[in-house]
Amino acid sequence: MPSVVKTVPMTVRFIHTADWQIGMKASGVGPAGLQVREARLNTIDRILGVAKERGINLLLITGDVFEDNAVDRFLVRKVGDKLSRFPGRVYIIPGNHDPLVPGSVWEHAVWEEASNVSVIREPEPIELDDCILFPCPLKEKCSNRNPTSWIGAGEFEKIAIGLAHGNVEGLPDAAPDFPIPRDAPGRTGLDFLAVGHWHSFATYPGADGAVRLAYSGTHETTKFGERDSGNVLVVEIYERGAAPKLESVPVGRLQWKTEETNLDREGALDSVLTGLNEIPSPESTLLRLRLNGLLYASDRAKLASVEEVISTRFLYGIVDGQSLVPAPEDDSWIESLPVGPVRQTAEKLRAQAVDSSNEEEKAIATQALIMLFELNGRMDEF
Ligand SMILES: [Mn+2]
Repeated sequence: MPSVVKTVPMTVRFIHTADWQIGMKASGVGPAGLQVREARLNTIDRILGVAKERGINLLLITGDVFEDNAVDRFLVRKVGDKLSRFPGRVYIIPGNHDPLVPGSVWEHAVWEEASNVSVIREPEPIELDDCILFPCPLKEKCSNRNPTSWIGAGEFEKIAIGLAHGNVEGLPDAAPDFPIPRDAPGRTGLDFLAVGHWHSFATYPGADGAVRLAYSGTHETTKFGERDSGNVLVVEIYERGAAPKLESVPVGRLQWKTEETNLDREGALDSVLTGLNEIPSPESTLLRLRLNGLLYASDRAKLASVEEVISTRFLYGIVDGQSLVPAPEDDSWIESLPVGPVRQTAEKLRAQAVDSSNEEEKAIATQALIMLFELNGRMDEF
C-alpha cells in the first residue's frame, strides 16, 4: 500500500525575553538598590520556571542582558551558570548596552562552558530542527543602520524567526538607535521578529492584523513609570506563515508603583493612609506617592505619618509633596508667624486670596501666600 505523505505542521514554541540589564546600579532608590539588583538576577530563575511549566525548550534573548560591558565578572558567571542549567537551547544577541566589542562580557569563559547557550556573533541564519533563526547581534553602541536589513527569509520553508535589538520606527526617540521598520517582518519574510531595547511589552500588528513584531519588555521593571514591564513573551507559531500566538507572562518580582493623589479637602490624607493599607506585598513594592493640591495645617501631622508608613513598610518609598500648597482658608500657619509686618502682610494676602471678587487679584494673592509659606518654611530650617 502506498504510504500517504502528509505535511505535518511544525509548531514552534519559545520564550522571548530581553533587557535584563544585569548589573544595573539602581542607585536612585537607596539601600533598596541591592534588592533591585538581586531581583534582576533571580527573576532569570522565574523565566526558566515558566519554560519548564510549559514544556518550552527554546529561549531567545534579544539584547542588553547586561547593563554594560564593564559589569562585575561574577555577575557574568552567575548569568551563564543559570542559563547553563536550562534543559533547552538559549540564543542571545548582544545589544547596545553590551555590544560585541573587544573586551566585552561575551569573552567570558562561561559562554564556552555553557554548551546549550549560543552567544550569536554574526548576522547569519542558524538552522534548527523546526525553525531558522535570523539573528542581528550588535557590535556598537549606536547606529543609524537598520540591523534587520540583511535578512532574506522568504525563500526558506521552515518557520523563520528574527532576533533584533533597536528602536521600532515611530517610537519617540530621535537618537540613532538601530531603527527597525514597522513592516520589517513583511520585508524580510520572517514569521516573527523578536525585538529588545524598549522595556515595555509592545506589539506591532501588520496589515493582516497578525502580530509578527513585538518587544517582550524587560523581565523586571527598571524604574518608576515604566508601563507594562516585568514580563516575558511566550510565542507559539503553528506553521510557516501562520499568525503567531503571543502571551505576555508576568515574571517580575518587584512592583514599582506611582500613586498620585489630589488633596482637595481637609482630612483628605486619611484616605491616602487607608489606600496605603490596601497595597498588596509592600515588602516587594517600590512606591512613589505624589501629592498635589492643598495641605491643611491639621493634616500636617498626618503627612508625617504617611511618610513614616511609606518609608518603613515598603521596600522603598518616597513622598513627593513638592507641589502641595497651604490651603488659603487655612490661617493657622499665619498665626505662628512673628507678630509684625510679615504676619500683617500674610493676613492681608489671605483676606485677598479668600475674599477678593477679582479673580486675578485672588490668584496673585494665593501665589504670594504660597511663596511666603515656603519662605517661612525655609527660614525654619536655619
Ligand atoms: Mn538597548
